Amino acid sequence: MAFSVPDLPYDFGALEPHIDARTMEIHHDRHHAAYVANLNAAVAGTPQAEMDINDLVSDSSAVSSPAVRNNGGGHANHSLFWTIMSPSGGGEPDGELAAAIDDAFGSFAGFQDKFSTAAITRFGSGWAWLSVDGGSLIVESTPNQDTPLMDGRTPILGVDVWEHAYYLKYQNLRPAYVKAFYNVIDWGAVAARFAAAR
Ligand code: MN3
Repeated sequence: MAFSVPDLPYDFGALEPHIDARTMEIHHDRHHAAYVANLNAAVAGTPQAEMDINDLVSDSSAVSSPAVRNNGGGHANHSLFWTIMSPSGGGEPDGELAAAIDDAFGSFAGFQDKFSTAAITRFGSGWAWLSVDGGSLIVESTPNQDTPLMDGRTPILGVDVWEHAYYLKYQNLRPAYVKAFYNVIDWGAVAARFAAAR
């Protein structure tokens, strides 16, 4: 079974005006598809081709291969990214996730400050994450297509800060893209990942 690109759970234009349709189409149909094609080429005919993508990128031996690290990470990261956004997103989390965010960062605003800073200050291409680390929450960032799974942590929210994620609409204004991203976060989906990760 080769890896495959999951369908977007909404239309390309569903996240307008925060993320534009053309960016979503190119990002999903070309960038994510390329990671999957290159990953499949890298693992063809090996037992790795049968693995769950999150198990594969959590395997330190597997990701010692740059092709598996970069393209497997790209597949895992984008597969998460599409599902933690929604046209009915935005607002703030509630319940246990809200309590855990308050515990870790003092408040939702404290979380936003750390997460935005991580996203804006990641030099070059990469991601900022809200991750579960041994039962509590941390904000971190990774370069390229690295994922917190490579270091034993579980990402539950991530923002792609590669230029391909925002340049058509925001050009060099990464902070404006990060600010807009909060309007599309599906906190229900993030809470479900949090519950599963604990
Ligand atoms: Mn991307």
